[in-house]
Amino acid sequence: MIKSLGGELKKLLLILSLFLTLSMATVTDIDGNIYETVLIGEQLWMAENLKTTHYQNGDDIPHVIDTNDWDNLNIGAYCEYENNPINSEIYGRLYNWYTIDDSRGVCPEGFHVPSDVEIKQLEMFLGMSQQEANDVSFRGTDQGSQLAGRADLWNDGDLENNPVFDSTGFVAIPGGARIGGNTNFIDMGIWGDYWSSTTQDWGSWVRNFAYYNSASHRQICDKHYGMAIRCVSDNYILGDINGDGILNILDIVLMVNMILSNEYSVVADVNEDGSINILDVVLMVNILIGGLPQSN
Ligand SMILES: [Ca+2]
Ligand SMILES: [Ca+2]
Ligand SMILES: [Ca+2]
Repeated sequence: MIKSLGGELKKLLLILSLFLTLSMATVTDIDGNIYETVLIGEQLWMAENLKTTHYQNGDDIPHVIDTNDWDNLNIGAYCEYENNPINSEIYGRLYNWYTIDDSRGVCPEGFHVPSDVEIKQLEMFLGMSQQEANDVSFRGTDQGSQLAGRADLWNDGDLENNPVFDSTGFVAIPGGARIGGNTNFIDMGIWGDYWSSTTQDWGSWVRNFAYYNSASHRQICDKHYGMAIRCVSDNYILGDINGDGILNILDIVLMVNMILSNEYSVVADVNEDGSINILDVVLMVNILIGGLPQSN
């Protein structure tokens, strides 16, 4: 009897873990690259650097290898670190800022390049104050470590040695940048550089993560630079915890998991009372039975 109960329990756990595996949400770009996504607070982020070589409508993004050409661009373009395509497999591609400014859209459908404010929201959800978020250079405490991942790619230092390293699933990586001129490619293993869509004077606000510092770095960079892109979802559906656009049993499994681990996200707070508990599960079941998607 006990033996067979144990067997049933194993089966149940197996089914549950299968659900959890399936519920890892993904988004696919125009080239067919599949990216994992991660919900942090109420923002659904791509958990990998963008690789696309086409805009959302299928138009080519120019691939510019020559450094002199790259330096003189005023339209969108991409390249691979050190012009080596193998680097794009792990690190994604490097894009200049004009790619982000192009109305054809560089991110997958339903996603966009985050504004400076949206990145601040992410950092503040991870414990940064508004005042710190508005600051430049290294700000906050350990937000860089929380957002970074893949210790094997980073040089050894404070970023990966912080206990909260890789705790969010955002997995920022040190893909370096293309700054053009004689230096051209720089900092792989040392810095990870991410565009925002927000311009300021001659450049655009970016976030940088450095192997030797567990904080998050904010500065303005030249629009001609080539840097990584992380896209964020345009919106979310209340209750769609894995962000795949539909409400089903997978979202309920994730919701139960969040209750068990005492996590909070507005996406899972279906009855919008400020906490996630059995009431949200009951409401979700009702929504599924009634088939009424709740849009936010
Ligand atoms: Ca390392
Ligand atoms: Ca879902
Ligand atoms: Ca609730």
